[in-house]
Amino acid sequence: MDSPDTFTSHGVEFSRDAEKFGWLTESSDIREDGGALRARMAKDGYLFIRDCLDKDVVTGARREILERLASVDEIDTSHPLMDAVASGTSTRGKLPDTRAFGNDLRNGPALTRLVHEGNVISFYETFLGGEVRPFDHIWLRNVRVGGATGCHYDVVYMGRGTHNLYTSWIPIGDVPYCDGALMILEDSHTHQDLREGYGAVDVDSGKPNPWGGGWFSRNPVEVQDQFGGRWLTADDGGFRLGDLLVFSMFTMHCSLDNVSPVNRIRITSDTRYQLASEPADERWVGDDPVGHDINKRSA
Ligand SMILES: O=C(O)CCC(=O)C(=O)O
Repeated sequence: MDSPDTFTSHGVEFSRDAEKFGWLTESSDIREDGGALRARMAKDGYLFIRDCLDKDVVTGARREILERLASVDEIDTSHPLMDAVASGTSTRGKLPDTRAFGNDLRNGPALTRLVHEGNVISFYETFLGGEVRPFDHIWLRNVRVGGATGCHYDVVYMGRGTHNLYTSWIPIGDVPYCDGALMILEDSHTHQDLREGYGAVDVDSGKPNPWGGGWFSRNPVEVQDQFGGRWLTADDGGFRLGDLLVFSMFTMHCSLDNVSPVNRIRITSDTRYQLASEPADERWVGDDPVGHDINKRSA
């Protein structure tokens, strides 16, 4: 897989020194052992399982998403569809209802099957030890060249229910480093001051906070200087179709810049899962989850 010379997020270069950078620990060997998975999550704040998901199902979701993006001319069809090369143009704005298009894209049957059924659910049943409830809202990222995600905890976006809640970051196709792979800050879930300060923010509370939209920082090096730990990502070229990365609400993460030399769109999902018996954040469940529009819709 392509590997850039430098790893950056929002243009800030990560140190690749051994004490600052490393690889995610794989948990593939303990994937059938719920107790071991819970112990590893408590220790590391994440679980990385290669080849966990059904590759045909992931491929089906990728095809569905790309066909839909191609229908609004966002894919360069001089390349194979599944290469996800961006056209640099779009006719989405000419649709009568662009919001409905976005909703349909996130809720297609193949993507829904990937994130709401099958291997991901059985994984969570083992990990959480009971009946699992995925959030009904499905998060889909189509990240173009130049895009990146800043450093944050997920709890600031979805902390109104149980905190025994986990994000599944799913590469819907291979995600080499240059396409904007995910990075996790080692031991970031263990910093009590960070959990109790930034981690207590609710971005929809209406109360001002120093982090505004929810990202803690766009600068991963400053975050590392403040809290220590290595920035970790998948070894051996990056994430591959079939992999599953699970992390806690208090695990600091960000993404590399998408610097794909072939202008590939990074397609991933980061949907959330919890025990069905525990309270769920009202914003993300139901037939038509209100999400961050909660204040608008209830006004
Ligand atoms: O994939 C990304 O760029 C962001 C994902 C993310 O922030 C998350 O999984 O919480």
